[in-house]
Amino acid sequence: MSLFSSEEHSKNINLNLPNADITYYPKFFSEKIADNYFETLLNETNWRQDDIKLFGKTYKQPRLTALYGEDGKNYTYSGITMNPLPFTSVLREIKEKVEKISEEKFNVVLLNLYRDGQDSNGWHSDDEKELGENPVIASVSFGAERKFYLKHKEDKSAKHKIVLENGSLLIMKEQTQRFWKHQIPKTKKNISPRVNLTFRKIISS
Ligand SMILES: O=C(O)CCC(=O)C(=O)O
Ligand SMILES: [Mn+2]
Repeated sequence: MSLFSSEEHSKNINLNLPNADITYYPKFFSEKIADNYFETLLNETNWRQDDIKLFGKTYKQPRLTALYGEDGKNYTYSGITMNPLPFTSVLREIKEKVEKISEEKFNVVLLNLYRDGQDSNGWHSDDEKELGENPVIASVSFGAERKFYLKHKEDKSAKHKIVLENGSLLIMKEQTQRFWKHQIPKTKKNISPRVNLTFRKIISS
C-alpha cells in the first residue's frame, strides 16, 4: 500500500469471511467532509421511489433510489430498469477517490436514501448479469449509521454483521456476490436519514 493511502485513511479491516473478499474502511472520509457530502447528496439527488413486485403484489420500494452514470449504462434489478442521469461533479469527486483505493473503474453509481429506521433493503446479491462475474462493488455511507448483515448462501452457519458508519467505505469483490447475500434491515430505533452509494461497473449494454 502506498504511503499516501495509508496516511490519508484510517486502518482498513478485512472481514475474513469464507468465499468472500470484503474490506471495510471506517473513516474513508473525515467527519466534516462526510457531513458535507451527506447534505449535498440528500438535497441535490433526483430521488425516486419505484414499485416492486413480490408474489404478484405491487409494493413501494422501502427507500428512495437514484442512478447516475455514463450514458447508455442502464441497470436492471428486481424488475426495475433505471436509466442513468449524468454524473454530477460531487459524484465524480467521490468516484475518483474510491477508484484510487480500489484500483477499479466504475461507470454507474446507485444511490439509496433510507429516510428513517423503517426504510430498508432486503436480502439480495449484487449479481446482475450486466456486472459480469465477480463484480467489484464499492459502497460509501453518509449520515446515520446502519447495520449491514451478510449471510452465506450455502453454509447457513456463516453470517456476519457490521455497522456502516458515516464516511465509511465497504469494498466487496472476488466471489462475494456469488456466495453471499446482504441486507440493511429495518430498525425500531428513531434514526435520521442515511445516504448510501454503490459504485458498480456495467460491462454489457
Ligand atoms: O445501503 C447499503 O449499505 C446497501 C445497499 C445495497 O446493497 C444495494 O444498493 O445493492
Ligand atoms: Mn446490494
